[in-house]
Amino acid sequence: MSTNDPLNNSSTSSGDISEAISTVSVGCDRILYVRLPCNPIFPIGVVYLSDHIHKVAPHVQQNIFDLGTVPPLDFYAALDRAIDKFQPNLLVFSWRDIQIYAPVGGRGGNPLQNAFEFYYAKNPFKKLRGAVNGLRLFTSYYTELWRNSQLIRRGLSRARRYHPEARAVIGGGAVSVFYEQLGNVLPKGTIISVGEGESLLERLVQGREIESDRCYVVGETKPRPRLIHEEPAPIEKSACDYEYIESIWEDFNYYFRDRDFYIGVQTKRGCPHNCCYCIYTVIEGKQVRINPTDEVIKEIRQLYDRGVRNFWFTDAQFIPAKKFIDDAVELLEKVKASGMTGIHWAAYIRADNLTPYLCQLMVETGMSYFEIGITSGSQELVRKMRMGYNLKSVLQNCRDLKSAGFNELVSVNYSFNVIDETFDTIRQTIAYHRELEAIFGADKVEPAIFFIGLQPHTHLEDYAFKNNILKEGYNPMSMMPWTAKKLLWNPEPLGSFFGEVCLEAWKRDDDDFGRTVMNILEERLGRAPLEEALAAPMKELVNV
Ligand code: B12
Ligand code: SF4
Repeated sequence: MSTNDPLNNSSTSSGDISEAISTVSVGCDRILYVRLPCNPIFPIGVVYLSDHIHKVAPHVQQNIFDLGTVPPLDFYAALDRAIDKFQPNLLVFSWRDIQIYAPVGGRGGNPLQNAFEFYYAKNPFKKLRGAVNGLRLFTSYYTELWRNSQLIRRGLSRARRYHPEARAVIGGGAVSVFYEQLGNVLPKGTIISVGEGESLLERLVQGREIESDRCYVVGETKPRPRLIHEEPAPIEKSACDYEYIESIWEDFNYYFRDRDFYIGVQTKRGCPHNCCYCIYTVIEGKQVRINPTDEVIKEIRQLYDRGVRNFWFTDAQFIPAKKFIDDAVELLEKVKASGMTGIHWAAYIRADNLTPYLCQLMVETGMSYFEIGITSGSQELVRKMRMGYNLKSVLQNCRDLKSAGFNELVSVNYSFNVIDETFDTIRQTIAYHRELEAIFGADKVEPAIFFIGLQPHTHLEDYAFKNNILKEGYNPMSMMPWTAKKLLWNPEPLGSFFGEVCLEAWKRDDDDFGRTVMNILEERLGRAPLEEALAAPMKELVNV
């Protein structure tokens, strides 16, 4: 870890606002949920948490306040107003995302392009442009982190005007990924939660001990080793009560006014797979827990009756494995039978777990977007990345989907250069991609070129340690150029080659980046026969 890293600044670590309370002796009965600033994505996490608490402790007063709907200049004042009005004794902060490496325009422009221009451009002007834009991104990243920690501090001290014993608890996707590092930037006494928050909040409102939950308290306890690998509490989810949610959330209509939003509905939690770069399977656990389909339908119905037509099934995987195909069929049959028409839905779907009947149901119930997350078109690499995909079945299932009448856009995620990529495996990926184009039509298949972005607690992180790419104790939240370059995960010997190809693609046509990258790769390297892409030699698996 670098000593120059703003996140490693211990002066921010113990800025306790006032005496922290180490044990929870009295239950909290006034909860304000504060969704920290975020692009406007429906805050399904706090909606589910407040619904759960209402069901197990109906006497608790709750309120939702979403900074995702507030203009940045008003963040602090709006938070003050929300606290003065509600006077909570428990502040539940939900932090959705931190990492913004993306192939598309992120909050600070196109971070991938900036980084590649800075790291790989030969033209000094381009390199300078990359550096300047990268600096802007760097500044906005650290400013966001600092601002969120200030919002938490300020919120807590304001709430303590009304309730000196008030506490702050923080959770959400970003916190689950970076729970160890966030302890350095949050006030002493803040409870940091990993994964699902239902059981922790239940304990807090009941005044029970929290040590056994997936959490720790800043300045008082340390995160247990392998905390993130602990299984979540087995909670059976029932339909969210949107009448109640409407009554505790003043801006409830914000996401319904504009009909473009995809509103989150969860149908299951957990993923049994082991893909080497993925942390979902540790955040949500490997045990798949299906929400009863009647309850899911009841939830969708309430949203439908409020005018919602676009739904995102927020599961880590909508069909995590073959044995869950029946559950997906049952749910979609019920959607079809419900008479709700004009629905569009999307989800992360493993394209190897489909049947012709399921494909038909998907089309009939309005699946409007399909993302194939194969990462590589080379079966050998897919196996090495521990993804458990059979690329041949993916092709067959795509043919079934097309025959069932699917005619929407298909996004195919490729992350080059993860493990053991060679020119041969790139040629195989091109062959595979061209076959997908032959099935759906070239204009319908959009290659999304990602670089994987290393995340903590993954097999890929272990691989980086074992191969001396990263050292134990590195800071996964660091945006310092030397660390960010490693976390962006485009290692040599092929790193510079991909850098150069991507730069050329942005130059040629940055509006069609993915397709241009594929074309340049094919021009330079050619294409393997499809059979070669689908056949994986049974070599020893890479030691990840
Ligand atoms: C579905 C999903 C999406 C969908 C969302 C669709 C929608 N309309 O809702 C889409 C595809 C749009 C998406 C996009 C992105 N996503 Co996303 N997404 C997810 C995913 C798979 C599930 C999130 C979800 O809704 N879960 C269901 C709800 C109920 O859970 P939840 O909100 O997490 O809340 C639970 C817990 O977190 C917890 N909790 C939440 N708040 C609090 C607060 C307290 C105090 C407590 C105790 C607990 C708690 O309890 C809740 C209930 O159990 C997660 C990975 C995962 N498996 O969690 C990534 C994840 C949230 N996404 C992530 C990211 C980075 C993004 C992007 C920024 C990617 C990018 N670079 O472009 C974009 C954002 C786009 C934008 N416009 O800004 C990261 C965030 C962490 C990080 N690395 O910074 C995650 C964790 C994936 C990862 N490992 O990297 N995403
Ligand atoms: S199948 Fe998807 S969610 Fe599951 S481990 Fe692999 S990448 Fe992660």
